[in-house]
Amino acid sequence: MALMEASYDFEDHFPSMIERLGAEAFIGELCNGFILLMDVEIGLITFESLKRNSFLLGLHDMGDDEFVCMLREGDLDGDGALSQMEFCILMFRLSPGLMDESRLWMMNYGTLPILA
Ligand SMILES: [Ca+2]
Repeated sequence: MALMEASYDFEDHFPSMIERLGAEAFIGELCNGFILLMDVEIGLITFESLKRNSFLLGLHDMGDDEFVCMLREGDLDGDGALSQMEFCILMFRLSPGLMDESRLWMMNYGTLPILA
């Protein structure tokens, strides 16, 4: 499954990032990642913004099909773009080892922080 292959680097990254940053700071980093990848005009991640900005996050090895796959997997409301919440949920889903922890955070914090 292409998405799981594409997510391999994320799986390696996240647990060590959480250890280093702590859970709350890690969620902040995810939000920063969203801001880096989004189209600033509309505040959403689109295929074009993902392609344009992905090198900022060291994702320059990703191909068009992987971007399409990521958008399709993460787009929960079907508008063809990723909102901040959709992006954070996708990042957690791409890192299976984090799912249990993220469920605990959801219980502790109720929800992920939203951009003001
Ligand atoms: Ca969406």
